[in-house]
Amino acid sequence: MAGCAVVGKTKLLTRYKYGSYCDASGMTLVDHIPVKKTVEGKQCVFDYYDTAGQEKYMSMVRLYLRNSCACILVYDITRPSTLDRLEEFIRIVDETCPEAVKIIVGNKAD
Ligand SMILES: Nc1nc2c(ncn2[C@@H]2O[C@H](COP(=O)(O)OP(=O)(O)OP(=O)(O)O)[C@@H](O)[C@H]2O)c(=O)[nH]1
Ligand SMILES: [Mg+2]
Repeated sequence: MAGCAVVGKTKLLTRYKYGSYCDASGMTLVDHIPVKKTVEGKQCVFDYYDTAGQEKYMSMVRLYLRNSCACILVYDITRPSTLDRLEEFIRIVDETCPEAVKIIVGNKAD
């Protein structure tokens, strides 16, 4: 999970995992969020990594994207610049885990 600061990465992931939303927020460094799902009758655990959006932590984002199978790239539809900046995240994914599936999500559609 990657994208600019305050686009709502943590909220998306916690809502997906817990089904709830609260407006209170704090900046993320890196959080490992395992999610259990049954796929084709088998119990699976998907390891999500919620990364920091702040530019100064980009080297850490790069580290956590390495070896990912998929990357959810989030932007805020109310701030077009956060979509422009996804180009940088896409470049990092292409460099560090070229096989990864890239999923672009526009958040804050409410
Ligand atoms: N209106 C609206 N606000 C949202 C939504 N999702 C998140 N927010 C707001 O955006 C703030 C930041 O959300 P976070 O999930 O912490 O953002 P983040 O991308 O994880 O930020 P960093 O961890 O700093 O990179 C929250 O406090 C909410 O106020 C949404 O779907 N709609
Ligand atoms: Mg966060």
